[in-house]
Amino acid sequence: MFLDCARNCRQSPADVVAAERTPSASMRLVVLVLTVGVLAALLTLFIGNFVIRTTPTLTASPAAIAQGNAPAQNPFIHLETVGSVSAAITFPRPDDPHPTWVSYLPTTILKVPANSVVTMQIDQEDTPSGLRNPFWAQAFGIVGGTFHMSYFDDQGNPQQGDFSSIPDAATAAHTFAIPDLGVFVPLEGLSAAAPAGSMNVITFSFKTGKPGVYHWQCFVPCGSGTIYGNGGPMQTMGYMTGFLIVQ
Ligand SMILES: [Cu+2]
Repeated sequence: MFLDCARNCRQSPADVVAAERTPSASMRLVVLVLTVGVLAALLTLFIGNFVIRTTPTLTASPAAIAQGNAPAQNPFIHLETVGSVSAAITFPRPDDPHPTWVSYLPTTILKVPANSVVTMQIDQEDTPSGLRNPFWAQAFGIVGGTFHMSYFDDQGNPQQGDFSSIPDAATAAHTFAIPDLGVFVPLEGLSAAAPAGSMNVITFSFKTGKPGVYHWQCFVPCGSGTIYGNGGPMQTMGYMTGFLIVQ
């Protein structure tokens, strides 16, 4: 015979405690809604920062600076290299998702005309990281074989000159290299004695040749905090790697 338990069964104390601990349906609904909301926010962030976020393009402009003693009349690209994006002087990038990363600024996608001589200026503000391959302390593929550099010596005094290499591969901060065009320029790290807010300014020119899209990158393993320094900014468009669009 079937007994009505509501009237005939007695709940044990353990059953009462378990019943009180079981969340109500409304509480579970709240948790579900909050969880879905958090997941939706994370998905939006992922799409916005990773999928949709694009690296802007910098088109070469007419030259505005002198190259050595002669005014440069070539298409001109002006970049900056920094130890952390948040410390930029020339091209601040305040909304950058990686403010502590080393970077080229303002961007690493560069557009230049074909069959022309392009002049570049790089404001180099980072301290040395050092090249693993000393051979890369030598400049290659630039007009005249030399780059012009203003810098600070070991005493913090401003100096300048034309160079075909940097004297010590261990003092490189970054490199500007377009392997497919044979262009390779080591960028001297800022002297520890340089006044605060200083920069080494490096200018050089190279020939572009036929239209195409050429990968360029830094060859100093400068992604500190990543495996062998080759992760993070070294692998991310807009930081230490980019494209030269020749058209
Ligand atoms: Cu670098």
